[in-house]
Amino acid sequence: MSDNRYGLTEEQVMIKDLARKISEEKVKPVRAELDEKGEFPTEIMKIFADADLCGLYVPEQYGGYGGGEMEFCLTTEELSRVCAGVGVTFAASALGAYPILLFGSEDQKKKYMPDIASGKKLAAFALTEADAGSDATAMKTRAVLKGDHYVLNGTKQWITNGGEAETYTVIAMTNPDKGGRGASAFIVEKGTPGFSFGKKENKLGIRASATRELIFEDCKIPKENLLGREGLGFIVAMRTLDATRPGIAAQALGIAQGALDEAIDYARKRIQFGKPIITFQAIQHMLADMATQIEASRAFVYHVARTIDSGAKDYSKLSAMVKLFVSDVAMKVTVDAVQILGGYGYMKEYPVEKMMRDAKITQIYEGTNQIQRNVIAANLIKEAASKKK
Ligand code: COS
Repeated sequence: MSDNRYGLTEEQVMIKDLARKISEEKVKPVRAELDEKGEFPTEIMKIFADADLCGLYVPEQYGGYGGGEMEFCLTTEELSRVCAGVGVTFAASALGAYPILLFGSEDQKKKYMPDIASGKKLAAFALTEADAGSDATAMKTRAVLKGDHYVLNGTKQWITNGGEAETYTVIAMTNPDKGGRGASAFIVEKGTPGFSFGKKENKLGIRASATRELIFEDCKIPKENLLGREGLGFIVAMRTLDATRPGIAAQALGIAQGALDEAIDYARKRIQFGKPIITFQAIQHMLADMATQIEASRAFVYHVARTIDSGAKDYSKLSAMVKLFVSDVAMKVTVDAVQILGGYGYMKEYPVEKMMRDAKITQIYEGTNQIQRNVIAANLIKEAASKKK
């Protein structure tokens, strides 16, 4: 049983334990190989699906378990504790699904969510382009309405689960003159003529996950696949990221915990100057700092997840804060774990160098940590202005 000092329900502890058991038994033995080869974890995703872990955050009427942000974060944390490449593959399907859950019509939810919730199909989210990263409204992908369908043209870049997912949420410009207010969100199915995939990226970390370009060339999609209404695409993207950035924090939390576990284990066994190195204060203080930062991170992730699940309307600031804070903790903790393992930490025989490589992306994707600060500051200014009135 997990240590339950966190006020989790009995069911949440069971979910966390199940995710941990699968991670330890099925992911740990293959993580180094998946990382080395950059191999997509197809078999592991099937195991998660069979264990009913894929639809924890999905309401029961759409084939899910009926949990929320907390269940999603607990699972992502445990998978990432062992392998963040697997963790993000799992979490990116929720990133692709959230636009449908948050903005989809009843028909769209009934059509697409049950297969995503059961894990039969993976989802993916496509906003980023070569020249539209932090500056998301600079996207060039166009969607033009022609009769009863939209025609998509453009290229999306660095899409997690690209090529592997069956269901894609794609943000494209329907009215480029209007900037952000001219974007719209669409559901695009794999196999639609005119929709193909570019090269698979060769990455520093999270190498088990698939990252590819999506290419749209006169790709015709039914007009019923528009999410919400025209012009809502940017809001769909931002509200989705508000819901999923705590998942990046949970991923970072898992990576940091995994690195601390390895560092403690190593420090207890490694003998130098005739003693285990854990008996030296230099090592003890590093471990104490790592553990303290992780404990604060866990409290923060669970607090934000509970806030969202309690029905809070605007959690943009909190989501940005937790993603910013915990990803920085993961980077620091993994660098320190490599330091504690010394030369061994730098070698691929030990998992901490992989954890350090995996941690880096959590400071970058779903909005860089510089963008998170922009979001936080914009909210502070808005709050101050509304208090003054
Ligand atoms: N919820 C609802 N609406 C939001 C919102 C949110 N969380 N954040 C922004 N908006 C709205 C704004 O209110 C504004 O609406 P109006 O045009 O009606 O005034 C509109 O979206 C544009 O917002 P803003 O003016 O802040 O946009 P900027 O061009 O300055 O860009 C963004 C700032 C939001 C694009 C930037 O902070 C951002 O998040 N970039 C990162 C994108 C990202 O995370 N990419 C990763 C892709 S997934 S791996």
